[in-house]
Amino acid sequence: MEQLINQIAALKASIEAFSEQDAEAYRIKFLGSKGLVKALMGEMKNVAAENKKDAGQLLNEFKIFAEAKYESLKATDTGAAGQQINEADLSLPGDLLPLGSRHPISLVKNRIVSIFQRLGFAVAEGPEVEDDWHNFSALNLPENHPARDMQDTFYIAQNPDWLLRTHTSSVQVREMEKGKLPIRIICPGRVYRNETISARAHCFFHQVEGLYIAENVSFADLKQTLYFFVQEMFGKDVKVRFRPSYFPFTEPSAEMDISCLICGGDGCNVCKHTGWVEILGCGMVHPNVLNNCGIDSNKYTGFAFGMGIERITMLKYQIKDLRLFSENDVRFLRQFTGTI
Ligand code: 2NL
Repeated sequence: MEQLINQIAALKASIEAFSEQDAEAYRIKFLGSKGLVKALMGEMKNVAAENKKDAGQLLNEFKIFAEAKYESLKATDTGAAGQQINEADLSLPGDLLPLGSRHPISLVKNRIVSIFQRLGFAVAEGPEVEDDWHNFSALNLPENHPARDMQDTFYIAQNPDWLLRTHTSSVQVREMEKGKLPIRIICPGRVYRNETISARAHCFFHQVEGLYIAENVSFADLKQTLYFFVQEMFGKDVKVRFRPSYFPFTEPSAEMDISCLICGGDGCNVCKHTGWVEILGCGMVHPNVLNNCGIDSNKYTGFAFGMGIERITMLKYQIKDLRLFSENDVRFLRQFTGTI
């Protein structure tokens, strides 16, 4: 113990005598893994058992003393490590990072969703890998319908009953099967079709479908809902028109056009000189679809609609090539910085 006290005193004197202003040299000599303070700590093992507690306390206090000298050297050191700390101007602002931006598909999807939420629609989501029932059969798509063809649909190799959903109607089927009425939902999501990629087609794209089922839902409700949507999305001056159409899952069915945003109806390339552009398909839910999903078609009626988000986005931002949406070229994406 006495020997240890002498060693501490000697080292303390040597620390006090250290007169260089080099904090790093001090650290290496005294505090480093091969330093003198560390070596002194190793002396603990030579101390008799009854003195270990006192020796430990002495060594600890000494270590704090040795480290305090290092801190004060760092603060006044004019070389190497010390210099960086002293000369950094801590009042300077940080470097600005460039702002990212949301993808235009997300921006438009969020706008569509929020417009329908204000009308009381809730968002529903479901799996992208579906079975034949939820994607086709429940929706009144006959066994021999061309949409079921391998040419148009991606089937999962391991199981011919599984496929990548071709529309988000499959999510609506799942909601109807839950049996909780009324239903008022929109289903945004990615869908897949076996298409050759070009400026106008892609093997995946994004959809928002809507479904409202209750007692006494009419075609007038459908028209008013979609008219509200168009006015909120494209502005109050935009006109709409409905054309009769055909879908296996709705009867009657219609397609909705809006007056061309580019030429205001005068005729241009975008509207192919008709003054109108198609933006969605819709109709009254076919009674077979309601019955397939366990809903009494004598008691309930409903409307449904579906639109492609890419199409709406291309119209809104005058984008001419679908491939831009999936190439992630920053020169394209940066144009949406600051857009909400
Ligand atoms: C289009 C047309 C449409 C629907 C989707 C639907 C869903 C259920 C029942 C009945 Cl669960 N219909 N969806 C109805 C009409 C048209 O989409 O051109 N989409 C891009």
